Amino acid sequence: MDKILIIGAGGQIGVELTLALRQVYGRNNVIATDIREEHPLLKEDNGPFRHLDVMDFKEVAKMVAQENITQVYLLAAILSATGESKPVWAWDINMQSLLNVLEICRENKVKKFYWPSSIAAFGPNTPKQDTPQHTIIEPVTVYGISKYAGELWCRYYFQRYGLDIRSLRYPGLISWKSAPGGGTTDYAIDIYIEALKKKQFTCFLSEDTYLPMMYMNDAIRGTIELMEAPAEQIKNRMAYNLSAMSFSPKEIAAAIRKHIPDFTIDYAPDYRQQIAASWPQSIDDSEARADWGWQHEFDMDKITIDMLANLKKKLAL
Ligand code: VAH
Repeated sequence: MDKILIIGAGGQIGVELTLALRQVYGRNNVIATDIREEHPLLKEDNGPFRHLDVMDFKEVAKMVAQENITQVYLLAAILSATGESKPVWAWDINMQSLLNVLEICRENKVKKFYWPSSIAAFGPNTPKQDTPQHTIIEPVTVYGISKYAGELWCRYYFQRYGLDIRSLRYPGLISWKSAPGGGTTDYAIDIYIEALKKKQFTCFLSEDTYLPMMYMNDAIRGTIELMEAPAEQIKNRMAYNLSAMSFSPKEIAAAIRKHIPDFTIDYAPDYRQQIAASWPQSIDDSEARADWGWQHEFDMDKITIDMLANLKKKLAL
C-alpha cells in the first residue's frame, strides 16, 4: 500500500493536494506536514498531521524511513514576489529543501517524488506566445532561477539514480480554499474576494497584463494524473508545461461584472508588474497532452461562477 508524505501541506496547493490524495489513497495513508500549524481544512479532515521543517534533513529522513513512505510531494517554496524581497534566503529555502528531499528519496528508494516548477522558470527573452516546452529559459527572478535549477536537479536524479521524479510548470493558480502566499498571480484570487466584500479592487498589475492561469481543481487533477501515468509515458523528466488559459486583469474584471454588475477596478502597478512582464503570456502544453493525456476543464466563466459561489459561503457574505 502506498504511503504518501506531503511537505508544505498547509499552502495554497498543499491543502487541496492533500485532500485530493486522501480521496485516492485513503486518509491514513497521506501524512500532511508543514512548518506551520495544521491548516483548518486539514484539521477538519482529521487525517495525520505532523510538524516538519523541510530544511531539517535528519527529521525528514527519519519520517520517510519510519513511516515507510513510498511517495513524496514537496510543495514548500518561497514564491516570486516574496523571493525578490530576500533573494539569498529564498534561493536557500527553495534549493536546499529540494536537494534534501532528492537525497532522502534516493537513499530510501522512494517510489515516486513530485516537485512543482512554474512558468516563472521562463524569462523575458523566452517567446511570449505559445511558449514551447523546449526554448530559451533565462529566468530573472530568484523564484524562477530556483525553479529552473530545480528542474535540472530533478532530471539529474532521474538519469543518475533512476529516481521517478515528476514535475509540472504550473501557471498562476486560482483557488478559494487556502490563501496563496507571496505570488505575483495572487491578484487573480484577491480580485474575487474584494469584489464580494467591497465591489471594488485595486490591481497591482496593469490592465493588459496577460498571464497563463488555471483553476486549482484542474491543477490538482493534472498533478495526480501525471503521478498516476505509467512511467514509460513520462518522456520529460524536467517539468511539463501545463496550461489552461491566459487572461488579463481587465478580462477577469469583465467576467466578474457578469455577476456583480457594479464591480469596479482600478490599477496601481507595483514591483510585481516587472516580474509579470518577464513571464510568458501563453503556454504550449502539447507535450503534456500527448504524453499523458492532459486536458483542462475550467474556463474563465466556470472559474468565476465557482469562485464567487464558494467564497460567498467561506466569507459568510
Ligand atoms: C507566483 N503563483 O506568482 C506563483 C506562480 C506563475 C506564478 O508560480 O509566484
